[in-house]
Amino acid sequence: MYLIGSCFLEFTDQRGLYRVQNDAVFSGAIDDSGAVLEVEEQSLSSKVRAVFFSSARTLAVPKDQLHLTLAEVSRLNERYPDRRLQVVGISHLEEVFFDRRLTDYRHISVARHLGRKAKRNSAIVSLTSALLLACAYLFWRYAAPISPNPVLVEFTGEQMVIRNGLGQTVDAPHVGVTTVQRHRELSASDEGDTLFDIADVDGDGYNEIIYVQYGRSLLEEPDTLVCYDVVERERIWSKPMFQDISFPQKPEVLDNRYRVVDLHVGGRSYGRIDFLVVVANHFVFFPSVVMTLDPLTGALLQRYVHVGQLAAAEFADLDDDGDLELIAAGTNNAFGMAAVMGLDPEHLEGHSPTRGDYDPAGGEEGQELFYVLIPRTIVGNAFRTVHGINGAAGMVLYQDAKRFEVSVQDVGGVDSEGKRVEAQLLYYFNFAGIPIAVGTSSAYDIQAKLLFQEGKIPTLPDKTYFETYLGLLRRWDRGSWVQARPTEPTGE
Ligand SMILES: [Ca+2]
Ligand SMILES: [Ca+2]
Repeated sequence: MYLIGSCFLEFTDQRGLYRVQNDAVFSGAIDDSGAVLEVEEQSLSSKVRAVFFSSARTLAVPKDQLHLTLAEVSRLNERYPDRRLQVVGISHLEEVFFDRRLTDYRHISVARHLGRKAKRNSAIVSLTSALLLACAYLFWRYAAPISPNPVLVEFTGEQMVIRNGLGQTVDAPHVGVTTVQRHRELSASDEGDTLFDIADVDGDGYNEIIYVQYGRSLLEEPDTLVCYDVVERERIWSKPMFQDISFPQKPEVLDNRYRVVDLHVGGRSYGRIDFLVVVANHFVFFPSVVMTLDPLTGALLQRYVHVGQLAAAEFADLDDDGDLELIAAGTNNAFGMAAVMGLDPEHLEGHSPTRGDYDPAGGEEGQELFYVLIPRTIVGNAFRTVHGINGAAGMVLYQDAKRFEVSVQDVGGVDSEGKRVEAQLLYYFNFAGIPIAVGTSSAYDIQAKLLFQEGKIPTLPDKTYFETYLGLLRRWDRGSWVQARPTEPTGE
């Protein structure tokens, strides 16, 4: 039998009205007695992932699979600690009605109740298990009315399958096999990135889907951003990722196709939607952009040009005023170093710190909240001949602790014997952009040890080394580079 039916979307018992919460998602099967049965582990796991990266707040799963689900969620939480997904285990349909995370209940006055009863005769059920069953059966049999509000998106075959909170398909527009494959690759990757967002951009109470549509080949068609309206079943707008940016000293940067690496629907404060932030890298060369688009039309609002590719971006309220800022991380090619920056989405004009041939044409300096360059350590420097420059690879945000963590590839490339060598460091910053600590990965420790044994580095990078090293990080301060970490201890 199919999972819990949508006749629970809204129905009445003797005195009240139950409605399934808009942000609750259900997974499970039911048997004839209303017991909730386990689902296949594989399908549960992909469902958990899909829900985790959706806007849903609560996920209901069969009680017997609660532990499995919690384990999956906590694994995802290691990378995305700020994502809070409540998981509820249910063993019987009835529990759905008593759990306010899953359904809400409103008392109906007698007069109103009678009115409703007359109007909604077919939807009235009591809470006896017999009628519950009838309800589930009716749904299963006749696929009762479907809530069109999209909460989940899955890419499969040639379609983008859009589902409501009950997992029912509300629409499945054709997006083509390339787009499906690319989205599936991204969500299966370690970063677990999803290049779509689900939000009600026009305020009509129903979510739109903003996603990247990929052409058969990047050479033929650029990535295109699409805003899709599920109720109207049509694209509200679409925007090919061309960016007209030129570098007079770098005439080879001719082609203006860009690849989206991140997108977020956001606003000045939580729960408000004022803009769509898009981070995109040039499809071959170094430039990248962080831009805001009008979510209603796709029109460009503001654009920040960065002279090096960006790998990650997150919204965070850096100064605790309730408005959201943006943190981005990547590489600055002009300086040949990893870079981390804080940006105000309302002041994205201009370009990043740059020098020499990397000056973009006609741009002004950007207005970063902070901009920090991260040099390589002695380990990375020992590999300099085989690998160009270090670069940030990912970011984890800790809003409550007012910290963020940037992973940087200190070594990443092929050594003189053709072997792949990678070693990451983790940099911890506070929300003022001040570097607080560095942590090493085990791959880094191994490389350090090898280099030390071979006499290629004079010392093993230890606590004392990293204390001194942190003093080498530089921060852009209105026209000059200063030490990113104040010399006086800040009490951190
Ligand atoms: Ca809408
Ligand atoms: Ca703020």
